[in-house]
Amino acid sequence: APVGSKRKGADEQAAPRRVPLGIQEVDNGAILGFSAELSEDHPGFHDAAYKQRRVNICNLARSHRIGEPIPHISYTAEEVAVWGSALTRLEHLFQQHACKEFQRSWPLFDLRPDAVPQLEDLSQVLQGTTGFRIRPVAGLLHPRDFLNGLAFRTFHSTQYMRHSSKPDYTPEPDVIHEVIGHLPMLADPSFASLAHAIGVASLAADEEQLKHLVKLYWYTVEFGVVREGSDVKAFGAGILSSYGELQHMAAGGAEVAPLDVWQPLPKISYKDGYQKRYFALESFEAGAVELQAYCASLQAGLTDEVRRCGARQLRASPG
Ligand code: HBI
Ligand code: FE
Repeated sequence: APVGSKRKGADEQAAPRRVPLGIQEVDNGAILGFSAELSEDHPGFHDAAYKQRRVNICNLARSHRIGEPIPHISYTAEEVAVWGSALTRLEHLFQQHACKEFQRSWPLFDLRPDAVPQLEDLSQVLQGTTGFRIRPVAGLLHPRDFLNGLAFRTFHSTQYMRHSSKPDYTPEPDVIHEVIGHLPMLADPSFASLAHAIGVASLAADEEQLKHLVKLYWYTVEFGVVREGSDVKAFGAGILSSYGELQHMAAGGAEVAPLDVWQPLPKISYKDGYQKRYFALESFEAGAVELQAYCASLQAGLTDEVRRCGARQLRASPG
């Protein structure tokens, strides 16, 4: 059977979960990992002023309501310096190593090193391209809620800056990762439809299916690469927002394998440094077709035969 489609016995039926019908019904309060309570291995753990700053920004995110403008943050000179140096160093690598869709969207956002951009302005740019909007969130959101948001063309984004002692590293998403890594891709129609497909599939997914969707998200949206002729270019946000990871990818430091959405994917590791293997799409159009085929197969009532047959047909005639 395709991965993630194991049937549950009558005795292990989970309690029915309410499927959100709109973005207002997607919970943005279930934060995993650090949030404002930093653990000992976080670069900001010993910095009381940094922790207070995080609490303030996270409280603004918690009280935000859909439809209201995203709160404006006055970033400090120290925060602007971290932003500016990340932007300047990364930008040099994009022309050669970022995929063409990323490069096409990049100028729309007009990112400059002397100011951290405001999420409200960036959300307006996104809404004018693919209809995606940004919703502020206090930290690493629970995977189900995060993926559910994509179904409603909503990207949950943090607004705080990583700690200045480690400008090239963050153990959690921060505004540099979200804005530089994710937003340019979300302004591309083909990529947006791929992200939307993962989101829709997550709405009714059971726990096992959700695990596979999280991996698909991880190996595409976070760490995906795409073939352009004989080159391999980055489109994953975890590559494009990290100077070290992007150089690692550019130097051919990792294996590149084709992505097969039907096969089990490696366990996700947040901590082991750079990726050892990237998964490559032939194109975003083909990737979206494959993902949609997998997503369609998650619907109850289809036999395994029908699923495989449907997958073969979709593969034979992409687009
Ligand atoms: N939460 N704020 C935020 N930003 C992300 O990029 C993010 C998230 N939660 C989960 C997540 N990404 C994914 O890696 C998957 O776990 C779905
Ligand atoms: Fe991310």
